[in-house]
Amino acid sequence: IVDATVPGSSSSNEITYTQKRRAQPNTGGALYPQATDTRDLQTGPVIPMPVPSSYNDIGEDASLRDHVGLVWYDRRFYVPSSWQQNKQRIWLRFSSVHYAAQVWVNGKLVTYHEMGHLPFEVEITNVVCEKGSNLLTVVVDNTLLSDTVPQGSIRDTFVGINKVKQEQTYTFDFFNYAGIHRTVFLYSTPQIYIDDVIVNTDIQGLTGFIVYNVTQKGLSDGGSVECLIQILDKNDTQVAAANDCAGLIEIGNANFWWPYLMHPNPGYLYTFRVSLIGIQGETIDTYNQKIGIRTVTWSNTTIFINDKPIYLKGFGMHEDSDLRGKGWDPVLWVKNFNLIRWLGANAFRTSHYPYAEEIYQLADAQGIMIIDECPGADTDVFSEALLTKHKQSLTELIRRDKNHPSVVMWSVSNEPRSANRLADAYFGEIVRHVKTMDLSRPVTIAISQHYAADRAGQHLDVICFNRYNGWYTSTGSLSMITNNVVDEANAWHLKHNKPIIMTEYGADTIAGLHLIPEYVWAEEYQVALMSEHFKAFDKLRQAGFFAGEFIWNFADFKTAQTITRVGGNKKGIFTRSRQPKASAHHLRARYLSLAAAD
Ligand code: GCB
Repeated sequence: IVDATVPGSSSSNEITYTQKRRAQPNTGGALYPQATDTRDLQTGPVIPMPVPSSYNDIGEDASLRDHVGLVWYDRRFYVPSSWQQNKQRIWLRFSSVHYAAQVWVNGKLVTYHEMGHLPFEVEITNVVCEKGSNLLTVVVDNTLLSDTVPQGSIRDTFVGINKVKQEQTYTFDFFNYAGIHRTVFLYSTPQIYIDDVIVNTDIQGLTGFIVYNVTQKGLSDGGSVECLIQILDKNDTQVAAANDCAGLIEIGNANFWWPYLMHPNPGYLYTFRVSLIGIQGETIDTYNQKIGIRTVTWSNTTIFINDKPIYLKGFGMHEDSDLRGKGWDPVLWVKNFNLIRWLGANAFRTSHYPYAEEIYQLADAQGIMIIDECPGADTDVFSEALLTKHKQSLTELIRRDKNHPSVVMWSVSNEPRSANRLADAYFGEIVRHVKTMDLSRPVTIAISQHYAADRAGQHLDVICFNRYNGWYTSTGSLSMITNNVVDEANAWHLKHNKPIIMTEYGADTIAGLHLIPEYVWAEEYQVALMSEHFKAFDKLRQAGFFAGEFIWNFADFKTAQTITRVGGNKKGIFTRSRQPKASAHHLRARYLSLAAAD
């Protein structure tokens, strides 16, 4: 299911892992002062480790699951000789390494990257050998500190006289899985290569417009190349073409990209094919980018896709599964998407971090809308260092996801401490930063602070709020839910005059636990709590400014160990192995009836 435009991949074989040392927290960003020689890295006990996967749940030992600090991955690889004969550039691309990675090839440090949920790449042409094998070593650090994205802290606990054990703590509610989480690609490009493609689309009547910009790298001074742009429809038939590297292409009678259940043919994608053409007319490099022609606009009450009002029906999700942790797993995600459509949902939020790119490709093709989220500022320390890294993560997120028609909104944070007086300037700056990169999508935050105290909402286009009526507040009591939800949504709209979405509500539920009258943790309670929310949502839809509902969560998921979690967070409407609780059937009935009415 990966749109594989690269000639080779190093993702599937066994690699080895060596645990040697702990990270040194608080070393001012220099987390790896000790890693200098890869010969040293091949010594010591090793265990086989699959990629992509989290390493935490592979073993039987809590020390691997709860490990804090560095791990080393090693593997040898060969470079196809044709790449070197054809003077190709050779690259490594990591789709995600959590949290920080230092990459060595044949004993040379080639790159360093932070932010576990975003990709990075590096050219390694000059460090690989032509004939023998090459040694790739990736040092992975899962340490989260006050200025990492997301934040955490390290504390020392005494496990005996003078023996100190480091423990990672964090306030977010999902397990800090670590490792090489997504696919690793070894690939080649020509010397002059396509660096980026930026596509925006517009619609007038039946006509679609594609505004694009292609950038290339590697051209020597005085050299020149031209671009050939071809637009292909679903059957690979060319429907338009152009000869400029930047411009506007018009498609008459276009097939627009529509959300699931809003159109008989949702998720229509064209191929935007760009070729770099040399002075002798030769093709130098080609790239195929899937695009959807659609618009996202918003007023003070409503979000529109292609000028039609849209009501988002979905859930918060997680990249999480048994054994693999946060490792990219095509089986899991094809199943997830089948369940999303079975439910009649049309949207989800990538709570609380960017997901694997393949997931967005599935959403593009199936017409599922995404609120694309980046972690940040779940802390009262609104430091310059955090602001810089938070902005950097948004830069990388938008650079990665800008062309996905499925992405209809940016969420720049989940539940920040937005009542803090520093939150005003902080989020003002974050939103300004996003707007310098993309004006075509609304910006939001999933807010949990009280509407009267919050200082972030003023900077947003859409207000999302999370609230656990009947669970964390008034536990076990259902009667106040409907009024509370209606009152709070009204208050947010009154304060900001913007569209309002409820991005979290729910109840932990042990699958198979049945209790009547309904009682917390039982399937009956989750269903009853949902019904009270549905009444509120129906009232709010009449009020005209309510733009969506997202239950928490799609499936049960693993968290850190606490006495409030039973083997993890159980607010899923599906179990962790994707079997429905009663709530899944209840949600399905609602989402399908809403779709029929829309
Ligand atoms: C929240 C968080 C989410 C948690 C959820 C819960 O407010 O945004 O990450 O998992 O509550 O279940 O407590």
